[in-house]
Amino acid sequence: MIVQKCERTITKIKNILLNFLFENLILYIYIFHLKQKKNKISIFLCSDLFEELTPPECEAGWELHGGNCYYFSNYKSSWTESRDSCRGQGGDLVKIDSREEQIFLAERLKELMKDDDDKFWIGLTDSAEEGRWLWVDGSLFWKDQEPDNLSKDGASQADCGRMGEKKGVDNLKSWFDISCLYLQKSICEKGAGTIQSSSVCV
Ligand SMILES: [Ca+2]
Ligand SMILES: [Ca+2]
Repeated sequence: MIVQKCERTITKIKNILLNFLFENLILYIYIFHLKQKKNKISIFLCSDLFEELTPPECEAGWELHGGNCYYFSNYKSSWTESRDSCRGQGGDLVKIDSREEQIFLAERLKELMKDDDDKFWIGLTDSAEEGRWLWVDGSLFWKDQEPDNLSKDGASQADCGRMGEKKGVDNLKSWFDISCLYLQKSICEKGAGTIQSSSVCV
């Protein structure tokens, strides 16, 4: 009789333990799923947050415009030296890709130029092949007016593009070709960077 009682008690305890383990297993699975969901939500929120926190920005001395950074150098040097300087800073002489970019630059130059001869080098040259004007990235530019190869240096000498009309009223006609050896100020351009955040977002 006592033995039977003991067996029943042991069976009861076994059942209680099994139930306990089963409930814990369910709980464990539930927690595992919750953690996975939390990770997914964190990644989503963080990527969203990073997009909010990382607007394009430029280094000190560079101006941000349209996703690019521009450096208006006051140092006067030849076209080649100016280009080397831009490249040394991770950019290149400016390439004007749009009417909007042209107007932005022309307006800034009006403010920066001391007089009408105080122009700035841009990344345009026909030094590789006379009359074939190329941007510094190798893309072709040609327009009937400027650069016209009719500067005082003569066509074969007027191989580099400079920009700026201190008093000009037409921002779209402010490129001029001249000998690359002239000492001019220059405009560098490079893509804007983003803020490097050190915050942990997991
Ligand atoms: Ca550009
Ligand atoms: Ca030329």
